[in-house]
Amino acid sequence: MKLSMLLCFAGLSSALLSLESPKRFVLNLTWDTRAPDGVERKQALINGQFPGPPLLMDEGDKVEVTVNNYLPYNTTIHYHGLEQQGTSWSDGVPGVSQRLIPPGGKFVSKFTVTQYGTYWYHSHSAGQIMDGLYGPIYIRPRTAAKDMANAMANDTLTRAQIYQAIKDPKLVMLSDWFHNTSEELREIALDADIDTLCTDSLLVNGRGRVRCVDPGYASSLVPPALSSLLQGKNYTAKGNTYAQTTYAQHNYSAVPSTMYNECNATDAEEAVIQVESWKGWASLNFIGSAGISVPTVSINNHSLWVYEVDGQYIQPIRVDALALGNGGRYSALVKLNNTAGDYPIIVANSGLNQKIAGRATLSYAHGDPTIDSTPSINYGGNRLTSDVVVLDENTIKPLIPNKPSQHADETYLLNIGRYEKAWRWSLNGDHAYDLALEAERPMLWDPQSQENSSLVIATKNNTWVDIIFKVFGNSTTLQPGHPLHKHSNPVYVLGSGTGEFNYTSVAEAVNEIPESFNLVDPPIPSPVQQPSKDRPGWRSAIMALRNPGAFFMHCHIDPHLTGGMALAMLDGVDTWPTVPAQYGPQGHWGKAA
Ligand SMILES: *[C@@H]1O[C@H](CO)[C@@H](O)[C@H](O)[C@H]1NC(C)=O
Ligand SMILES: *[C@@H]1O[C@H](CO)[C@@H](O)[C@H](O)[C@H]1NC(C)=O
Ligand SMILES: *[C@@H]1O[C@H](CO)[C@@H](O)[C@H](O)[C@H]1NC(C)=O
Ligand SMILES: *[C@@H]1O[C@H](CO)[C@@H](O)[C@H](O)[C@H]1NC(C)=O
Ligand SMILES: *[C@@H]1O[C@H](CO)[C@@H](O)[C@H](O)[C@H]1NC(C)=O
Ligand SMILES: *[C@@H]1O[C@H](CO)[C@@H](O)[C@H](O)[C@H]1NC(C)=O
Ligand SMILES: *[C@@H]1O[C@H](CO)[C@@H](O)[C@H](O)[C@H]1NC(C)=O
Ligand SMILES: *[C@@H]1O[C@H](CO)[C@@H](O)[C@H](O)[C@H]1NC(C)=O
Ligand SMILES: *[C@@H]1O[C@H](CO)[C@@H](O)[C@H](O)[C@H]1NC(C)=O
Ligand SMILES: *[C@@H]1O[C@H](CO)[C@@H](O)[C@H](O)[C@H]1NC(C)=O
Ligand SMILES: *[C@@H]1O[C@H](CO)[C@@H](O)[C@H](O)[C@H]1NC(C)=O
Ligand SMILES: *[C@@H]1O[C@H](CO)[C@@H](O)[C@H](O)[C@H]1NC(C)=O
Ligand SMILES: [Cu+2]
Repeated sequence: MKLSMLLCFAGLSSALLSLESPKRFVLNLTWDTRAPDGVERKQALINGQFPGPPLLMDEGDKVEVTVNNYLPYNTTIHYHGLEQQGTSWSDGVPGVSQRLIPPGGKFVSKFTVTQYGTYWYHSHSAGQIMDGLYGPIYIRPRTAAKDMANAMANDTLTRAQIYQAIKDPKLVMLSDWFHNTSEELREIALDADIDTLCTDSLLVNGRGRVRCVDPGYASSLVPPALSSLLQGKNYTAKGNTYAQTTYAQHNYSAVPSTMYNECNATDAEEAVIQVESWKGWASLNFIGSAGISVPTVSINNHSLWVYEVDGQYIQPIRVDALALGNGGRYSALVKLNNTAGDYPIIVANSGLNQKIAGRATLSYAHGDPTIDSTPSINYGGNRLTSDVVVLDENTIKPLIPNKPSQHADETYLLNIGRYEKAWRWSLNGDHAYDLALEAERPMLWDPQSQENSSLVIATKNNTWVDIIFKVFGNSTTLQPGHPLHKHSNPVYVLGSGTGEFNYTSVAEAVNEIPESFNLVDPPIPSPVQQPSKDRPGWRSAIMALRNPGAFFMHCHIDPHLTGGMALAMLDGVDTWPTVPAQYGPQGHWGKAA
C-alpha cells in the first residue's frame, strides 16, 4: 500500500515536472556609449550590461527567451552549442531558421535544454559579436557533476568541494575589443582589401585596458622558426603587424593610423574573480567570445584541471595554460591551496597576427593583495619555462567514450580558404556565403527550394556524414586556423594531418594512414579547430544526423563569417519538422516589450 502510494506520487511529480512552466528570460538589447577598456565608443548592451547577464539553467529545463531589439539595426540571438532538439526555429540564424528581428521588434525562442555545461548566447547577424552582443549560458548538470567529482578525487571532502565548484562556477568570458564598430571594421577591410587582424584590447568579463608595446619586444616574442611569416614587417606600437596574405594587393592608406600605429595606454579597471580558500576548489569556465584573437590564459601559481570542453566532460587534464579558440569553452577546476592573496590571470593572444595581452585577478577573500607570484606565460602567450604545460587538444579524451559510427553514409570534401579577396572566404572552395542572404526568406520554411544550392549541404536524418575540411594554400596565403562551428547535430573529430588529403573518403584514408585517425573515442569540439599552418592541411569529422532542421556551419572568426566562410545545413531534409505557425511565414511577434 505504502509502496504503491509512493510510486503514485512519483508518477504524479514527474507528470507535473513536464507540465511545469518554462524558465523565462528577457534580453533587452540597446546601443549606448561605454568604455570597457577606458576608451569610449557606442556598443551593444544587454539589460544595460556588457557582457549580457548569465542565463543560468538546469539540465532538462524548458526555457523561453524573449529578445527585445531596441538596437538601431536588425539582429538575431543564437544559443551557441545548444542542440535545439526539435526546435530548429529557435536557433537564431537569419535567413536560415528565422527572419531578422527589426529595430523595435521582438522574438521569443523556446527550447528544452537537453545538455549540461558551458555555452553562450550571441548575435548571429553580421559582425555584431565585435560590438559586444553576447553573454554566458550555464546549464547545471543533473548527475554528471557527481561523476566528475568522483573522477577528480577519492576522498569525500574533495569530492564535495569539487561538486559545489561545478554547480556554482565562475563564468569567465575572454574577448577582444575594438574601438571601431563592426560596420566600420568591415568598411576598412573592404577598402584596404585586408583581413581584419588587429584588435585594441583583450577583455576579461568585459573589462580590460589598452596596452602598448615596444615593437622590438613584440618581435622578440616570435619563435625564430616562424619569423619568416612576418615577411620582414615589424610589429607596430599596437603590437600589430602588416604581414598579410600576399594573395591580394592591400591599400594600407585606407587603414586609419589609429587602428595599427597609434597606441594610447589606459589604466581602466580590470576584472576580479573572487574566490574563498575554505571552499577548496573553484571552477573557472572560460568562454571564447573573441572575434579574431585566440587568447592563451594562465593563472600565476595555479594549475588548471581542464574537465569540460564545449559542454562535454573529459578525463581531467592538469595544465598551466590553455589557448581558447573563437567560440570554444574550456572549464577548469582550480585548487585554492595557495597563500591567500591576489594572483594575476594573464590572457595573451597566441597568434602571430598581433602581440597583445590583457589581465584580470584571481583574488582570495581576506588575502594579501601585495603577494608575489610567478607567471607561466609571457606577453606573447608563450610558456616561460620548459616545465610549463600548455593544453594539447590532441590529448583530450571524453570522460565517457562515445563511439561514432565506423562508416559514413555520405562524404563531403570541402576546400576551405580565401576567395578572390583578402577579406573574402569560402567553405567550399568557390562560393562565399553572402551577408545579404541574412535578409532572405528563412530556408526552414521551404527547404526543397534550397536543396541544390552550392551554399547548402542537405543530408538525410538518421545517417552519418563524413566532412573533410581541406585547408588549401601555401606560404603566400597566410591565414589563421579556422574554428568551424556546426550548429545542432554533433560533429566528432576523427583525424587530421598536414599536406594534401589524397583520398576520396575517410575509409580509404584510414586504410592508408590509420595513425592519423581515432574512430574509438574522438572528442566532439564545437567549433572544430582547423590547422593554422600556412601549408595545405586537413581535418576530418563525422556528423551524426539526429535532429532535423535548418542549421548553419561557419568559421567563428567574425570577419571570416561576414567574409562568407559559411554554409547552410539542411539536416535531415527527408524528415523535416512541421514549423509551428508562430515561427512560420504568417507568424508575427509584434513590438518589443
Ligand atoms: C526590458 O524592457 C522592458 C520595457 O522597457 C521592461 O519592462 C523590462 O523590465 C526590461 N527587462 C529587463 C530584464 O531589463
Ligand atoms: C582513486 O583510487 C583509485 C584506486 O586506488 C586510483 O586508481 C585512482 O587514481 C584514484 N583517483 C584519484 C583522483 O586519486
Ligand atoms: C575607426 O575609428 C577611428 C578612431 O576613432 C576613426 O578615426 C575612423 O574614422 C574609424 N573608421 C571608420 C571607417 O569609421
Ligand atoms: C622592430 O622595431 C624595433 C624597435 O623600433 C627594432 O629594434 C627592431 O630591430 C625592428 N625589427 C625589425 C625586424 O625590423
Ligand atoms: C586606397 O585608399 C585610399 C583611401 O581610402 C583611396 O583614396 C585610394 O583611392 C585607394 N587606392 C586604390 C588604388 O584603391
Ligand atoms: C592618442 O592620443 C593623441 C593625443 O591626444 C591623439 O591625437 C590620438 O588620436 C590618440 N590615438 C589613439 C589611437 O587613440
Ligand atoms: C596545491 O595542490 C597541488 C595539487 O595537489 C600541488 O601540486 C601544489 O603543490 C599545491 N600548492 C601549494 C602551494 O601547496
Ligand atoms: C609562486 O610560485 C613561485 C615559484 O614556484 C614561488 O617562489 C612563490 O613563492 C609562489 N608565490 C606564492 C604567493 O605562493
Ligand atoms: C533589416 O532587414 C530588412 C529585411 O528583413 C532590410 O530590408 C533592412 O534594410 C534591414 N535594415 C537595416 C538597418 O539593415
Ligand atoms: C532522426 O533520427 C534519429 C536517430 O538518428 C531519430 O531518433 C529521430 O526520431 C529521427 N527524427 C525524425 C523526425 O525522424
Ligand atoms: C600559392 O597559392 C596561390 C593561391 O592558390 C597560387 O596563386 C600560387 O600560385 C601559389 N604559389 C605557389 C608558390 O605555389
Ligand atoms: C599527396 O600527393 C602529393 C602529390 O602526389 C604528394 O606530394 C603528397 O606527399 C601526398 N600527401 C600525403 C599526405 O600523402
Ligand atoms: Cu576563419
